[in-house]
Amino acid sequence: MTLHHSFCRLCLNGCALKVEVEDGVAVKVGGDKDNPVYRGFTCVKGREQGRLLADPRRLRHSFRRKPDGSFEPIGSRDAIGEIAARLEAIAARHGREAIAGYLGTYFAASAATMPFFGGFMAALGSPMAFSPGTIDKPGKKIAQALHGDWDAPAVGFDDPEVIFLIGSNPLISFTGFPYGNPGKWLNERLDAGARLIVLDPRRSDVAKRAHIHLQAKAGEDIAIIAAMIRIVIAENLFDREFIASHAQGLGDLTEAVSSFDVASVAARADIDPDALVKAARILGGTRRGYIMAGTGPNMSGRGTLIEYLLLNLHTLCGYWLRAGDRVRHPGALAAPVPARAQVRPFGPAYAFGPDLGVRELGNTAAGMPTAALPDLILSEGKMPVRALISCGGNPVGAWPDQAKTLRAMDALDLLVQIDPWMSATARVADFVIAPRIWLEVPGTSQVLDWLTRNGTGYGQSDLYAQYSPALLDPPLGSDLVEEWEFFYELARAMGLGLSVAPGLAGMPARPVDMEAKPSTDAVLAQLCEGSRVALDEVRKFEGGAIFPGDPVFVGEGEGEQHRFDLAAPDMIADLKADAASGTKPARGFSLLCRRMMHVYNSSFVGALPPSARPYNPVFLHPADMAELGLEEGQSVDVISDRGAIAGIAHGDEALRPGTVSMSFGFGALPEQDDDYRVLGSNTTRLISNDEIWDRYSGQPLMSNVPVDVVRRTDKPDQPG
Ligand SMILES: Nc1nc2c(c(=O)[nH]1)N[C@H]1C(S)=C(S)[C@@H](COP(=O)(O)OP(=O)(O)OC[C@H]3O[C@@H](n4cnc5c(=O)[nH]c(N)nc54)[C@H](O)[C@@H]3O)O[C@H]1N2
Ligand SMILES: Nc1nc2c(c(=O)[nH]1)N[C@H]1C(S)=C(S)[C@@H](COP(=O)(O)OP(=O)(O)OC[C@H]3O[C@@H](n4cnc5c(=O)[nH]c(N)nc54)[C@H](O)[C@@H]3O)O[C@H]1N2
Ligand code: SF4
Ligand SMILES: [Mo]
Repeated sequence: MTLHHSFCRLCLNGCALKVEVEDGVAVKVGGDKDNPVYRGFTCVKGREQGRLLADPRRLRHSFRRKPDGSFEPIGSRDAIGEIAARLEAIAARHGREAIAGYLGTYFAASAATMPFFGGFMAALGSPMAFSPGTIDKPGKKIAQALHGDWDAPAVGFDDPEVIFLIGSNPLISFTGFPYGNPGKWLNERLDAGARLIVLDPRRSDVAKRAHIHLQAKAGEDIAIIAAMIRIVIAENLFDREFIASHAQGLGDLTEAVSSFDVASVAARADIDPDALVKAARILGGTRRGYIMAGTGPNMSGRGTLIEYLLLNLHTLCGYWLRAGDRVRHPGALAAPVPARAQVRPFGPAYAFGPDLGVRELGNTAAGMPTAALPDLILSEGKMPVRALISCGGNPVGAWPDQAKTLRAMDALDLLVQIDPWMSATARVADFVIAPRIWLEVPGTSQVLDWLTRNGTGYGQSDLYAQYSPALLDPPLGSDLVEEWEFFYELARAMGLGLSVAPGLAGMPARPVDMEAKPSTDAVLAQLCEGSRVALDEVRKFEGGAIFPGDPVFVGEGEGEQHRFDLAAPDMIADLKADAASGTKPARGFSLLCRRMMHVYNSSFVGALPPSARPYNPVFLHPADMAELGLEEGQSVDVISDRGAIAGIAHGDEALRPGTVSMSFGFGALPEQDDDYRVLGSNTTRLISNDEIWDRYSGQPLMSNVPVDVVRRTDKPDQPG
């Protein structure tokens, strides 16, 4: 048995690991107490990865669908050759833009995946590259393009004095606190006197630790944030000097929020008006804070407006670093880029690029609108898609509106799914490519640098980096390819040359050797060329390390100066419309999104010790259960305008009465619905992609979805 350092690739947190290896198998995986950032932290998913890698259901070779619909094994090389030939035929007939790519959440498991996916789509010459970015928190990037972005980092994770979380639960999701040890990090911030404010209809794990928890009605985020802005302006708590030098539109914003008075907003959101005022005063009372909205508000159908208002609040409070401030995280495996105290030139926000002809959607600052892809495949738009290469995601399990997604997958001429398991999408694919993953491949923490540059609320607080060699052999007798290798080999088979870049500002795309195939290590090294900390330096510290390097300070602005726009016309118009309307749930309950620790979206569902239950409960407030005559563990139907699913009710005092809280990613194909006690329930079945959607990103209403909950009675095989 040997003991090794490595890091976890199962979620973005990237925990430092100590791995005991015996005969090429991980027999024990645990945290590294000596690691300066993680300090021993891991979660159940990471610790159980030896078992997941050895899971008998894990795919050990690739598959091809036979004409009779069943699968047969195929060598990975042959599969790639056939896929290349079929893509070429599709391109010849329908054009290259008929080939779409979708890179899901497992883009992050290897720093090489995203660059090779992007390089392949670019070499192919198709603009149809999609990601979950536009069904997750797309409002952030789009709002940034409308509001303006600062050419230096925000205060963010650098010793904030106030943290404001809106529908985000970092203690479970590792989103909204710096990657590392979220519990310890929060304790230290609170000990240092930071204030935590949480806006969430559920008393989430993090809300339980908050100084102020606004347990508002879902759907009232816009009104609440507008009221906070009104208070910050009216009470003169905003950073006057900063706004005078760097922003415009204060007058129009002041007017637009004028109808959001505390009393009426508190009444409509059913919160304590004093708590709302207090929260706004805390936010405006410091220049060192950060604000992070999670999936909840972004899935409300108004995500762009919510994120825009939050950016306004952030800028009003002056939470940006100024000239002379030290940049705590200037990038490790990323190119050095100067930080300047100025607003960046504005880029396009939404509806640019190809005219898709679906719900007036186009490309966005957060990427192509994934919610429109089923419509494009079903030829309901202007740009028909005939082939889809899906890597590290699970469209059938995760895209809103499963029924429509399934129709779309069926309509494709070619669906390729790169997945270690027979996921719902793999089951309906033409080819399933089995990848070599995690501890079986070398890796760098470069993705964490990329996420840190992505903006406030993401990434690391300290300049931490780690490299790990491959520790494990792939399963005996298997035929697996890494994701980057798949795109490399496919490009070679199609006669395309690839250039790859790590997706970080300042790191240019560089051509890959298409003659002599590079090793994964050579690819990872190429992606780190020109990084602030050399990969060779990082490799010297097997257990990972903090690499502070020379301090970097924010410089003065230079050249043409731009101004943050506090009153982008679209946003102000939407805000005024909200003041007039408000939201009216059409059904008895409001279905909220949530995450759980032992799964990652649709990954590992049913594979890990589920702490007594394998399925995703239909969580309800005990008072609501009593009213519905439900007992713990009883079966219910959850019914929306779009569909119905069966599930199992559990009481949760932390919920606001009138809400239902369920994780997505559970359940599988409709023919497996009867197995909801084992596989769980698929909430994407309840969501429609074309009834209510954010008109900028195309993201449909995916949280705060009106549903009814009824006790399940006579028809066990027919939900609803
Ligand atoms: N363990 C684990 N970690 C994960 C994942 C996982 O599946 N498991 N998934 C990963 C992914 S892909 C993502 S995007 C992140 C997500 O990270 P988060 O956004 O932090 O995830 P959630 O736990 O879903 O938190 C959403 C919260 O929003 C609340 N909410 C729902 N609707 C509304 C609303 O309209 N307004 C407000 N104010 N709140 C609302 C819910 O009650 C819930 O507490 O997590 C990532 N990390
Ligand atoms: N109803 C509802 N729908 C949602 C959400 C919600 O909260 N509610 N959340 C949305 C969000 S935030 C997101 S990010 C999307 C996620 O959308 P997707 O990324 O499409 O979905 P995942 O479930 O994360 O799919 C991950 C897939 O990768 C596979 N996988 C696991 N490890 C590896 C690996 O190392 N390599 C490769 N190649 N594959 C691997 C898994 O088996 C699984 O099939 O879903 C969105 N959909
Ligand atoms: S939080 Fe869990 S899954 Fe995520 S990196 Fe750490 S051990 Fe892995
Ligand atoms: Mo996500």
